[in-house]
Amino acid sequence: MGDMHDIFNLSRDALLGMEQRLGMSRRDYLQFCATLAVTMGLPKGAEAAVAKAIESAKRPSVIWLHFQECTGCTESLLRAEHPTLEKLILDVISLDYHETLMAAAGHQAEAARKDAMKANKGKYVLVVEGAIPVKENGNYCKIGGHTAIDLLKECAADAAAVIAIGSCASWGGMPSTGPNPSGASSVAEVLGKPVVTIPGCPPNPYNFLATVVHFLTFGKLPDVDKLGRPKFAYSRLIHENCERRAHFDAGRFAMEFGDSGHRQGYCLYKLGCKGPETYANCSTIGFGDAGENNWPVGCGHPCIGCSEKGVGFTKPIHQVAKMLNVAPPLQYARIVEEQGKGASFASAAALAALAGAAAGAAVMLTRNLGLSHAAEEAQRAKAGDKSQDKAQV
Ligand code: FSX
Ligand code: SF4
Ligand code: F3S
Repeated sequence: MGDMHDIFNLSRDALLGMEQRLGMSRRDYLQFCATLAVTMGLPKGAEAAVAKAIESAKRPSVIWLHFQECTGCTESLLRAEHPTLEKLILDVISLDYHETLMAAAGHQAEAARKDAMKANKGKYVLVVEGAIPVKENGNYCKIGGHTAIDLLKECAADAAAVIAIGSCASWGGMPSTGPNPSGASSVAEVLGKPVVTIPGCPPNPYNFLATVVHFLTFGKLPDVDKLGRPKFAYSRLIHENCERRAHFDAGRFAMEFGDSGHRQGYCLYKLGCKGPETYANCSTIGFGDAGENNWPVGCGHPCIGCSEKGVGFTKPIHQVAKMLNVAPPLQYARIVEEQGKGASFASAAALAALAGAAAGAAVMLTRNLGLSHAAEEAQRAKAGDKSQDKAQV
């Protein structure tokens, strides 16, 4: 990996070419590459490698399938602006089949898919948006006379990589909500093998773009966790980096939508925020591309855990979250994940020493939450406020 100076070694012609191709200034382009490198958790200076890959790598052919979903994943990619994310996405990949975006219809569209698969056999990236209904032999979702099950298996057979975009494709998402009448299932379940998943309803477009750019830069998909989620985006709880976290730690909660705590930006835990049990980077990179605070909690709505299986579309929105990590983290997140290294003896000893203190802190924090809730309740009763708060700690 080069250092910061590598950025100046990119040829002027190449940068000029990118300016023209993308219609964005050189400065914006390099800034954008730096944002992507940071999103991927790459070290300082990696933006040069990212910029080089985008500028020179052959655009991979992408076949994008739509099944049971709302097309919000595609919409979130297209609605991103400044710099035009959608333009960059469409520039770094060759989107050869996408039912929402292609002009062709009917037999022409079918032919486009077959042609792209044949011309790029073994090399194309298959992106799947939406769940696959498996009940009644898959008859709940058919395209061009073929079930989603058959289309997925046919297209996956010769793909170099399969990416499940959105919660529907990653784990069933909204269509799989109980009692799941159509048997909505994930891509991995239908294919019977793990795939890269980018959950979220919709997912953050940067996470998709960063995954594709990782593929271009390093010739392989990023490291993933046991659910197939890129570690750069899903290894931390939303709660760990939330802008309202100081209020949580201090026991300041919004108790009702529109109350004074809500208006002052207090923590949304008691309104059912699922940030404490949802792994995603929404709180660190924001959502879409429309500026600061542009993510659910930033806008004043509790996180519903849309990216987390067993939380989003499963738990009631007002139900308080399970605390997976009550105590503040023992150490702050590394900027770069270390590969293949276990904890050193010294760090293990330090952690062991801290563990006792942390357990005590966790108990105190849990008690404080309870106390603060009880105190607030008492205050309300005194004030004659009979409104019911369903959230319980
Ligand atoms: Fe919609 Fe995508 Fe949600 Fe699903 O996103 S935004 S229902 S995850 O597959 O279109
Ligand atoms: Fe943020 Fe929700 Fe955690 Fe409160 S509970 S700090 S709003 S993630
Ligand atoms: Fe979804 Fe929660 Fe992020 S609702 S978009 S996982 S903040």
